[in-house]
Amino acid sequence: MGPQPAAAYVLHAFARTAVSQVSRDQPTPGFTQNRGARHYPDFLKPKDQIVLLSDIAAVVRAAPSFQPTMPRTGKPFSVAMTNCGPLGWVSDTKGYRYQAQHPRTGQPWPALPKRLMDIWRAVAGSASEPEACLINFYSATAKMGSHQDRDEADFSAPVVSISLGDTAKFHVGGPKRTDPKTRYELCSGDVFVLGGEARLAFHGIDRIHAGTSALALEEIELGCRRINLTLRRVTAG
Ligand SMILES: O=C(O)CCC(=O)C(=O)O
Repeated sequence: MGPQPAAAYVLHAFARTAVSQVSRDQPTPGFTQNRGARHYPDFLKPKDQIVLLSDIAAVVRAAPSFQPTMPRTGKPFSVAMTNCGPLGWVSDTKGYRYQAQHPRTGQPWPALPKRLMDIWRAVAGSASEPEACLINFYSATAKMGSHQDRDEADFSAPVVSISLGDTAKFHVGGPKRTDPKTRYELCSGDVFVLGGEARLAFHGIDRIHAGTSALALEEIELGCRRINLTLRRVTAG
């Protein structure tokens, strides 16, 4: 999107969110229940989601989304992404890694907005501060295959995930790919924490329930139906 005053953006987005509808299933029992996987439904009220969106819009203006590719095959991910914070996660033929610069612009990533730091402090239960926020942009048909987040040097801090926009079906298993999975519906404003024994749990997005939210995400990223932000501690300590 082009430059837009934050206040105008927030007002416009608020008008559209008023008609937002989401559905929520009960999670099915599985391996990670009560083992460090914590779901906080409706953690962010609609007004707070909209204000957070204005922070994300500012991040995207400074650090435009890019299409990561699989290291071995060069196949593009179905999600586009960007980052904020001192470090950002990238993937291309050189592999998965964190780096301090945007892969296309060569510029440092924008700073972590205070509102994201506040969410981390409220739920992470970790003395360490996050160093990266990976921002994933999902279209109506995008998915994320089952994976572990293990490119960080420090697994003692959790990964804190924030969902905005359309509801997504999310699965969390255990440390082995074949472990039984628990499925959750992640709605706009939900926060999910993978910590403790669940820090290295396999997880992923099975599908997006397109049209379940009226948050104005396409003004930030063309065709975007869902934004997920994951706050991560990358270095040890
Ligand atoms: O989109 C989500 O809720 C999950 C994102 C995720 O698993 C990741 O970024 O590693």
